[in-house]
Amino acid sequence: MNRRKFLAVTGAGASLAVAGCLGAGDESTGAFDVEMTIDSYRPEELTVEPGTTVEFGNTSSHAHNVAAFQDAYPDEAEYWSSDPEGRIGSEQEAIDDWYSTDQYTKLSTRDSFEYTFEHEGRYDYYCVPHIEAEMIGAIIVEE
Ligand SMILES: [Cu+2]
Repeated sequence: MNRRKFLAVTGAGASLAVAGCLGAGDESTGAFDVEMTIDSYRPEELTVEPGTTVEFGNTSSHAHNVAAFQDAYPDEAEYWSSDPEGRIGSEQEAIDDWYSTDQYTKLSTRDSFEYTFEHEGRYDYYCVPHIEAEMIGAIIVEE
């Protein structure tokens, strides 16, 4: 993965993330594998075996999305996002999508999407409108 870029993008807002973790009403309900709270993914890191389908669900009142950091996934894997039809092919397209009228990646309250992680490695992702609040997560795929 492109570690330097990942750190550059996420370096800003670390103190905000700590505060957010302690917020009331931020508990996982267990309805999805990864839940989107008002400003975070729960759990922030999830480890699964290759071939596992992970369901992401928005249990908050805010709209979110899931966008992979560019190249922050195994070489064998492709760009992925919360567009269920896979029309988003890069991080820039995911950003452009959010600020367009399409919003293919948008997950409103109670929306969910599934993605199957086939290849071993680490997949870092974030929420385009909430990157400033450090709404980031990672799926770790290993045997
Ligand atoms: Cu968000």
